[in-house]
Amino acid sequence: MLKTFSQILILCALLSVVTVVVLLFYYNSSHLIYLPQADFLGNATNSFSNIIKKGLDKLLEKQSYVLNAGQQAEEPAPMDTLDPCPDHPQNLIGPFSVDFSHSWTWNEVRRKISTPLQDGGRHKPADCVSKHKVAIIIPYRNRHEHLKHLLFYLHPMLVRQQLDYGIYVINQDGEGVFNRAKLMNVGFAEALKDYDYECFVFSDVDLVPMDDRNFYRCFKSPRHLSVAIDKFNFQLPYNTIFGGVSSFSKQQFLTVNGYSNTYWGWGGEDDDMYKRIIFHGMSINRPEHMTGKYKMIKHQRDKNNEVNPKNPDKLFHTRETMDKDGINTLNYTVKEIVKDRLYTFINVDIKAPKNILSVGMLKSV
Ligand SMILES: *[C@@H]1O[C@H](CO)[C@@H](O)[C@H](O)[C@H]1NC(C)=O
Ligand SMILES: *[C@@H]1O[C@H](CO)[C@@H](O)[C@H](O)[C@H]1NC(C)=O
Ligand SMILES: [Mn+2]
Repeated sequence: MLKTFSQILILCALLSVVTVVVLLFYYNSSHLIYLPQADFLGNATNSFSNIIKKGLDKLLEKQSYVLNAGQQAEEPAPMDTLDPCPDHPQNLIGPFSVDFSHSWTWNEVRRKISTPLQDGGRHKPADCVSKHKVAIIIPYRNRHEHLKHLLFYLHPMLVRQQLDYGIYVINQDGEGVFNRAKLMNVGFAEALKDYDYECFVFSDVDLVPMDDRNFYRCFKSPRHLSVAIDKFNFQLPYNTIFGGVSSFSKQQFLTVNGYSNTYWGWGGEDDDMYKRIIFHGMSINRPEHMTGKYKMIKHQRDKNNEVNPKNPDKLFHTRETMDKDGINTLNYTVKEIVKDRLYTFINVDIKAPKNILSVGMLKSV
């Protein structure tokens, strides 16, 4: 009697294990077929969606997204008495050490790195004509320490890379909910008023490159530059990630209609951009893992930049919304432009909602 009972028990246990496995497999594979056409789930918190996401990553890779391509677009030689700069600058040093333990004053930073620079954080090589007119766009609010650390390493690196560049710090005015993506759109529009830029590198203020072979240039497709961040163990957290530092030619950025203006608070705007790129028939490329190393400056979450729980859902609608939410609907007011030796600081009112709860009340701003 007891024996039969335990046999039934074992049978039951076996059956439920099989059921779970079958269910898992079915759920997984049916989503794998469905997802690439449909939508990306954002950052999963449970293992089910993690499995799905990994599957999606694989499929997207299979669709031949050339990740390590890295060839640059040809440009006509400029009409000038100087020769064009070489494709591979001579002064590169490769990997360099990055250290945040010392807190420099602004004057110390200026004294150390500003010698070759022009007002507004501009520079171009003196002895050759750069093939790369690049605007570096930094969405910003209240991160003085980070900006000092970043510029301290970034300026000398960009000089060594022989770019014709300028650094634009796009400051969100006021205390409202932060909007990284909208600030980047503003940076694109404002930098173009300043100079005939052909290439745009969007960079978080807390990501400092560790190798000058990671070119802050544009390529045949949009590029994700921050591929190996110390915080993520120098690994990509997921294959479709596009946050941190990225580059777009002017035409690539216009093709995707820039970033969405509607991702208030933290998260999702970079995933939305990834989808815009794919939905417009482009792919992304990345530098080698060795050269794409970054040190991230540690920090607490900023005030009024909390994770917005509404953002992941918006990713299901990128395809419908992307052509009517972006550069073509950008609306903002410049309050002040300050040209420092190290950067052009643009303070801008982007009509931010007061807090995350009032975000929904602002439709299509
Ligand atoms: C997921 O996490 C990455 C890395 O932290 C971030 O860039 C991205 O915006 C997040 N996506 C969502 C939907 O929260
Ligand atoms: C921009 O925003 C302001 C204030 O919210 C509004 O009055 C104006 O009509 C908007 N302009 C466009 C082009 O949407
Ligand atoms: Mn950060």
